[in-house]
Amino acid sequence: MTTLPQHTSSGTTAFRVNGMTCGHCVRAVTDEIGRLAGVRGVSVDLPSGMVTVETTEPLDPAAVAAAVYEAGCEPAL
Ligand SMILES: [Cu+2]
Repeated sequence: MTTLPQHTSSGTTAFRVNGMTCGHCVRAVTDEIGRLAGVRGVSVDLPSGMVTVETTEPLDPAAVAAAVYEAGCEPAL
């Protein structure tokens, strides 16, 4: 099982994603996570692999992980 940071309130959540190698990966991850309920914004730093998600409601870590996998990448801590 993949573990993502726990978050119980709205705000900003950051986590690392492995497997992003180019702008296409960044766009795929951004699009997939951006579809999740409560997501207001997604920003990706490709060099560090860090993804920052702005939310208006608590995120479901499992849904985030699924979105990252859907984009062809792998969430990591
Ligand atoms: Cu790529």
